[in-house]
Amino acid sequence: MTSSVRYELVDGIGVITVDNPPVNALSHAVRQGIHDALAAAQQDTSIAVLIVCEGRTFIAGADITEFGKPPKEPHLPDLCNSIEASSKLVVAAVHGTALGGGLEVALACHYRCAVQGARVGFPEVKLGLLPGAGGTQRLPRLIGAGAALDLMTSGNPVDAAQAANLGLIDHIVNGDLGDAALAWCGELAAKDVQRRRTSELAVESVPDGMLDAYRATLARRARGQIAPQKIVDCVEASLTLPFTEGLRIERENFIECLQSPQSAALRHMFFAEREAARVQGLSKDMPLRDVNRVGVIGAGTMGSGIAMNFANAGMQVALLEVSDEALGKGLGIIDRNYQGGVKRGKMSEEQALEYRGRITGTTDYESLSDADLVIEAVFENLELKQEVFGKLDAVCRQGAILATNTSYQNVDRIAAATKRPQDVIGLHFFSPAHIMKLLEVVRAEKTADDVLATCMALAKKIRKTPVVSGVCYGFIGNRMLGHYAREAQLCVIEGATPEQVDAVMEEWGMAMGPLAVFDLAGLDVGFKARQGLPEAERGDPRAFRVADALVEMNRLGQKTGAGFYRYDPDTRKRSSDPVVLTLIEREAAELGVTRGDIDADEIVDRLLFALVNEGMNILDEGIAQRPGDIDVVYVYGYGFPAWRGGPMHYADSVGLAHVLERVREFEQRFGSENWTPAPLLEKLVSNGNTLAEWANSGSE
Ligand code: 3H9
Repeated sequence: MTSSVRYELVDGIGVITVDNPPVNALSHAVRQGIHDALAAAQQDTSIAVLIVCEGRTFIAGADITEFGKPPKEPHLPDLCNSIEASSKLVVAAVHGTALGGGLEVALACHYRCAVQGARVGFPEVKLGLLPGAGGTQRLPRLIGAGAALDLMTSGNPVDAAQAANLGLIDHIVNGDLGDAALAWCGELAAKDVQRRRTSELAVESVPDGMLDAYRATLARRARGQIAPQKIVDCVEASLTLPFTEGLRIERENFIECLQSPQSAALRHMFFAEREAARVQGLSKDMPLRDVNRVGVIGAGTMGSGIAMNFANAGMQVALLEVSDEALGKGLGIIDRNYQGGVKRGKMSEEQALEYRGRITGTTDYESLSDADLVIEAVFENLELKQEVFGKLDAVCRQGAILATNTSYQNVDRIAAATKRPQDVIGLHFFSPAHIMKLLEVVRAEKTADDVLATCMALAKKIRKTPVVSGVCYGFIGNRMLGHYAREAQLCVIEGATPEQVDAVMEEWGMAMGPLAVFDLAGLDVGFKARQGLPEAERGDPRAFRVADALVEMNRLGQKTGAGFYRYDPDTRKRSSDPVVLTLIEREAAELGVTRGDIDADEIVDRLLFALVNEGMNILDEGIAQRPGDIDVVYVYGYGFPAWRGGPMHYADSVGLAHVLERVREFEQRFGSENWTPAPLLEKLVSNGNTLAEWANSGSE
């Protein structure tokens, strides 16, 4: 039919096989191939039609790379309608993942079977889209409006068993899908079952007010996002309008979403995440080191969380502490985390026991002698870390990977404490380490290529999203954060309140405002980090006046019940504290600052363009491989809204010339110490390039 679709008669059944690696996306050739095969099946002697896929999965959706290009016929909605209208029985046989447009194809078939373990879902919302080939109209007809809304607005897939319970899948197959599906299709055809057309089903009505309540929940849960609300509009249409009218509403909404900046940002993130896993200059076939046994040094919150990642992925973990008491505390944290996971339904009791069983405690470095990877997660102090690496050098087997989880320290200097700097790397986890997806993989000057490649592959195994960073103070994320944090605190000194700064940034889309984040992380953390730096490197001293004063008052943030805010001991709910405002006014007066109003636009621009400007320097210095890597760091590690596409994509979307204009304005107003335009920003603006163009052209 086409290079991506075969059609053949097998035992009287017309089998349409999609073969478009890696995920059988519905490219033009696939749509054309299915269209042609279906037309052929209407004319030949086949008694029914079966749609199956080669390779690791059923159709995983529309081809995302085609979005934004001129659309080519046959369009997917029309193809789905023709499948449904087929005079011959059409059956879908699902394995792997039937996602988005792939599930829409399956829903247009008259019957669906799936192999045990297959998963189906509508992830469009994660791309700022909605199912646009009849999914929003067929799904409520099949499983009811409520369940359809849950599936489409969460974007999360369900497994075959759940899908069968919902009524999405008619038959579950054990063993080989091809043969079993063919046999089942033959049985259905022999019984001459009805051509069950989903579009002809009625949607069960929903209680009054249900849709409005759903919209209100989404307004909180998916704050600022368009697509989830539009999904509700489409489901409403399925309840109130004939099928074809519903399809028209769906089409209009789909196009609007497709053309929205939110979808552009989310699609950028989809590819940026996958691109970030690739290391420039490393061959794909690089032999990797085996990692089965892992050592973790330091059983604090970080070390304990790190240990869990590896245990959950099937590796044996030895967790080392200096004393039995400290070890007991760490293992206690781990037990509580696992119990929490069971309570939240993330894992079963048995799984938790199995994972926990892979972690053993030790106080003896000799126990790490057979480890393939050791991760140090001790206190942020260079001398201490160097001492640990010296010990590791003495006990670890040759070829073991020695990693540091430092957030700030120089990995080259840590590596220099060993006689094997080629085996040393930074693996910077984010707190809570068993939950946060980001992993900064810090490539030190002498890190061997296979050590880096092994760690990138390992990140995927432990379900993290890795981003490579070069060595600098704070790496990609924390180095940029320093600039964002400075502006947040300067805004407070100059006239804003913590509440205002946080509300503005949360309204803009950040998961949490900056001052609330400092309280969560602990104000003493930044305080100690600053004390460890020479005075000249601590940054603008005015910025940290309030935070430092709070630390002196033992208001360390959430853990002491007070910081920039006061926290309810039971609910942890934050509330304003007049003491803080008095403190801010006192500090401002001492600095000779006359406080005045700062509007929301200025707060947003100062905080975000401080991030962007430093991101440009990080790119220029080669600390980050590409702009998309920085975006991945911010979305997965710092609560940056994915629908804004990360700071660097955001800069492109508002226009680099605008960013530069604002940076220059801030330089004029606040001085060049904090606001020197990054040379790369100036260069791109003078060449009229976007960052995306610069990255695609090889960053010249
Ligand atoms: C949609 O369907 C809209 C319709 O409702 C309406 C239309 C009118 N297109 O993730 P992986 C590439 S919207 C193009 O590493 P895994 C991916 O970039 C779509 N390319 O593998 C990567 O390329 P590379 C709704 C795609 O095994 C390679 O395949 N569907 C697509 O970890 C391997 O991907 C989705 O949103 C695509 N649709 O995970 C599903 N999908 O090797 C999106 C993947 O060059 N996809 N690629 O980096 C996924 O969630 C995962 O890829 C999947 C496999 C779970 C399928």
